[in-house]
Amino acid sequence: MTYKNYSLKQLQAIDAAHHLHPFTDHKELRQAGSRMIVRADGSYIYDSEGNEILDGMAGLWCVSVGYGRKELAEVAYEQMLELPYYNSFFKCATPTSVLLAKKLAEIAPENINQVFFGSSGSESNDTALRLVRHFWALEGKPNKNRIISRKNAYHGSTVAGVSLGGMELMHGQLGGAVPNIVHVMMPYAFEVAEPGESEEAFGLRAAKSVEDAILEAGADNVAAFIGEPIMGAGGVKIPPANYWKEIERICRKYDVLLMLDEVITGYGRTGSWFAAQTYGIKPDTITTAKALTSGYLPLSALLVGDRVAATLVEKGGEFFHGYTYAGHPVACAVGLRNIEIIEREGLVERVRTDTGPYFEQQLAERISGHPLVGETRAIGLMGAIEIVKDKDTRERFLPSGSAAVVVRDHAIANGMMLRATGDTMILSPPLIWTRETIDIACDRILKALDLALADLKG
Ligand code: PXG
Repeated sequence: MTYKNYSLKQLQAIDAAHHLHPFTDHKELRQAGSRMIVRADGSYIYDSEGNEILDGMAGLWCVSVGYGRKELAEVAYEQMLELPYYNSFFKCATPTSVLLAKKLAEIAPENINQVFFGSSGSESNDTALRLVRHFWALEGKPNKNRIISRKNAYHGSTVAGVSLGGMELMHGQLGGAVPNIVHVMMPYAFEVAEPGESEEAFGLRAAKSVEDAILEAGADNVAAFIGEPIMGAGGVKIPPANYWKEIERICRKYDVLLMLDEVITGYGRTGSWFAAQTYGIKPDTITTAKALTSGYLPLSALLVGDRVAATLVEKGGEFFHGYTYAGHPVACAVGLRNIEIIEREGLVERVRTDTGPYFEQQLAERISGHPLVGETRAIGLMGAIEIVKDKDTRERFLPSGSAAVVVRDHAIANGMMLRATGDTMILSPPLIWTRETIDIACDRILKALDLALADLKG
């Protein structure tokens, strides 16, 4: 590879001169210099200085089958030679996109049988937003177009993604959101539950905020509710067990569509193909991306339920929406093979019955007792560690978010990649992790917590 002719310092200088990074304070980055990740294998990434780092984030919630899968490179290579690109417009299709759509219909909840492809989670959320509003217009209810979302939700970085999302800092830079989207409370018991409030009572209260928003607007004006089954970028916020069933009940009662954003939870992360199945609900749309190809190529898929699809097909005429790369044949070939690998290796089952429960148990037994930790929680291979100054009162370190960054930096320096979001450390490892990998991760996280404790309390 040609980059090998460059030193780290040279690459950092070029990066600083020409490269604008996502979600980055550029002045700060340019002073520090980027870490160059140069290769990866299995569950480990390697930087240009030869440091080996256990990847607790699967890249960015996506590399589910791990790094270095030769067969994914081979199917991409073969597909590129045969047909590197063709579009799905103008009555055309490519075989890999057709076959992937069929496969997704097979593994999705049974009321879902249609797929609209894109290249990113943000794009597919744009599609979802447009589709549900178009659906109600076709049903003769053009005013039924309000979308209810949640505070601190992450639905992507395009204008529609930010508008659907509930991140205040992102809204602050938007200069005008897509109209008629409102945000209700998040089901985050650690911070939002009242003292003494049971998990069940809190779950019902959080769901009721959706019902209140529907009643406030009038059900005839509400198109849909959208939510991540488990809020990911917002801090792996696992809702109470009764929350999603109650949300589904409320949506059905008022004939409001239920949209799930499973960009993070899709393709096995919670121990089912989709978190909709983990929670036993039947959404009208499911946004997916990331682990669909394990991040080897950009690809997203909006899974569309039968009710919405029937109206679109029967009453719709032309839907004026679509992307150049929708159903990209190479990305779809990789997606197909990626799902085949997940099936062949039984990864969804393994997360559900073995590694998922072990992960939750190890976080609880080994990490939650640490003086800096207010709570650990996990579902499948998705976990969170709350950093607090005082375990009993849950008081945080100030300024907000500063302590988690100290833990994260020690973790990375000690060979453990994980993310800090606010005061929460988050983990979303490749689904190939074994019990042994979980043990190594806990060792390294504990070491980072001890070093951070010395810094923060010293
Ligand atoms: N929905 C959800 C639930 C996501 O997590 C998107 C949509 C957007 O996907 P694209 O492919 O457009 O990025 C995401 C993406 C983080 C982080 O800091 C998370 C995401 C993206 C970037 C950073 O955890 N999730």
